Amino acid sequence: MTDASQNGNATKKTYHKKATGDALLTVEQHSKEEDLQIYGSCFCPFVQRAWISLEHKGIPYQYIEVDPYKKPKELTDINPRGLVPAIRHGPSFSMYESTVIMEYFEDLGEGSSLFPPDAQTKAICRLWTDYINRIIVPGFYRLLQAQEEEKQLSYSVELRDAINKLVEAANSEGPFFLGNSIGFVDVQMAPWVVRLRKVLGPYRGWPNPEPGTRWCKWVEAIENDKSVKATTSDDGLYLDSYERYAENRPNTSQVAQAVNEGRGLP
Ligand SMILES: N[C@@H](CCC(=O)N[C@@H](CS)C(=O)NCC(=O)O)C(=O)O
Repeated sequence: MTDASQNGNATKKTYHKKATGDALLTVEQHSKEEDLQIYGSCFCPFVQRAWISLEHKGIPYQYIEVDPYKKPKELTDINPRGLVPAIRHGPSFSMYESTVIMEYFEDLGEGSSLFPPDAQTKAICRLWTDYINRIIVPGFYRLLQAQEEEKQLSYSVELRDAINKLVEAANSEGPFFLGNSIGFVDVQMAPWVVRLRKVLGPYRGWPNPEPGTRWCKWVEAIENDKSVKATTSDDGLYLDSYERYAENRPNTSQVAQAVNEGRGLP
């Protein structure tokens, strides 16, 4: 996708407004009206988290593509800041914030749970979820938006170290965070795992995981998970959609602005 209006330069890429590949098939399978509706954007990793949860659980839902930068009323009626994902469930309930939405899906008790049954392991999952949101996700954007080579190098080391800390906290056999099956922490992390290869690889030379490592095992398990695949578009969609971040263009998004200003993510 190109945006001819951007700086008068017709070669600039911008974000996509329609999923491609496997994600498009999933969108098409979920186009009819349902009690539960998710407002999403095909490129958005926060949306992908909630979307993976729905696919994993097999909860019936309608996927509605919206442009969060145009802020349609159907979105701002749910979240006044106009961020995706947002959901409606039934005639009177709506919610936003990807982690809160994922917890809501857990609490519905439908399909297979992403949380472990015991309170202590669940608390551990919540702790690492918080770590992903406060440390890893901002670290990803900081590196992607950095324009000077020196900063790219130091942010790359920071992100690598932050990921290593998460890997050390994971079950040593894996392949997922808690062991054999995909869980809450994996789904929280999955959209950025996908984007490490598809976005940070081409734009910042992020290396593919070293074969035989625990990290490699985890990445492969996440990338091959059925629900992750079903919500992932073709590579070109991500390359195009993230060029704005990689060039740190003005007015890219609330996330990009928060990172540039050293604030916490919106
Ligand atoms: N903390 C939010 C972040 C959601 C978010 O930033 N979504 C982006 C798309 S990836 C968005 O809606 N951006 C619109 C904007 O920047 O105005 C969550 O976890 O749901």
